[in-house]
Amino acid sequence: MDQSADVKSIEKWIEELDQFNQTPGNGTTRPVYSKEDMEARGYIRDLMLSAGLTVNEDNMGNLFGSLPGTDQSLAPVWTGSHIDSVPNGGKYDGAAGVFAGIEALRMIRESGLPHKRNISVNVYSGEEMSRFGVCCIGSRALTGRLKPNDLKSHKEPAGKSLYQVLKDAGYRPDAFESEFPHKAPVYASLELHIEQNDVLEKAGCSVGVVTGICAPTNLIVDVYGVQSHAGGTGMTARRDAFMAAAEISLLLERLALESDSVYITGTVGEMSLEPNAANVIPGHVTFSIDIRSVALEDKDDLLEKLFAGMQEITERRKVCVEHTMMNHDKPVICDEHIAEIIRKSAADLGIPAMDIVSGPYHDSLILGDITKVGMIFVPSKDGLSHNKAEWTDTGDIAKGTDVLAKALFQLANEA
Ligand code: HGY
Ligand code: MN
Ligand code: MN
Repeated sequence: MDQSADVKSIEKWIEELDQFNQTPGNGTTRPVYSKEDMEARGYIRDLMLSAGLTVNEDNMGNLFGSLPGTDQSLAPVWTGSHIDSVPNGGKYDGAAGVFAGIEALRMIRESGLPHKRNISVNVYSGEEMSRFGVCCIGSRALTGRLKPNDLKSHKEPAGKSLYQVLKDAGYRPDAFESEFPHKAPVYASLELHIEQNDVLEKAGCSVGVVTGICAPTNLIVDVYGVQSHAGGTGMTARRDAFMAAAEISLLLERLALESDSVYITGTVGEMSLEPNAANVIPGHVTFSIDIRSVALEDKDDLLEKLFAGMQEITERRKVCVEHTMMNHDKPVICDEHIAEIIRKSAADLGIPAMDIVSGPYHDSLILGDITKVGMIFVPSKDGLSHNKAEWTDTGDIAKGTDVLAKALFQLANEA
């Protein structure tokens, strides 16, 4: 197959997708199932149809753009990514993998070369955790990690449940149990994504061969102290919920820094104080904890030390602490056979590539429950992502797409 990816098309699609955005001029904000997300799905659906794919959508809004193979008895090969975003994020996160998949299937179709297995480019709903506090809801539904009662227990900050949001978006959440998890076998999944770190850029590589995907552990922590007067309450008499939360946050940072894990991170990204007034000592603080590692035992070790530290801090400060574990996902090691196909495809195309671990999670982490997975990374400028300055050279996306097309074609021809 000697087609090359069309850089101009990829560039155009990324700009056009960014029109469906709640914060134009201030990064990309496209929460899952929002008006902008639903309009963006319509745009992607049309693009898939014009690329000659048959398009299906399931009851979580996962989109499947399929290129039929010659042997319908064989399990398909999947590619694709997500189009929802974090608040004020970048326009390449997720989108790069969706468009690379659409372009790779166009290249394979136009090559006229036969391939045994169907190849499907998918858009998985809700990869970001921003709206419901839990990530990858579309791929979790496909693999069975999302349970029917999660639809009503997962809620957005305003209180609306995932169930109600799905209903309002025109889906049928009552049919969830009959449709999920995905029952048909999947032969392999191969996702292209921006690196969201600066390893490839520093190494001068256009392609990363992902060998492992870190998994998130997400908690919501509530600290209860005593709301009181900022001027009248002496420093030793306070039961300050925020200062306890701050000390827990710094403990999280220290434990992640001191860990000897190959890759581990600890982040507090959300925090709300009550009553949130300058002259009132906060009586209640709610905050998020996000921990990542490529080894589950390293996360367990950090959690054990964190919970012990939380106990000591809250006793000393005479406050109470509660935590809700939202998810404690296991990392995934990518399939070595797929990784080898990616390495060889890049080498055959003369594209510099290197092995790399993914700090961020991706839908591929979850899809690892039902099939063997591989990922292809393309460089992020200055390693920036989840930031409006996120940028990836579309020339690199095109090179990654050439590697993706070659690898998908080879997988689709395996018996
Ligand atoms: O948070 C992440 O790892 C990314 O947005 N999926
Ligand atoms: Mn992201
Ligand atoms: Mn992403």
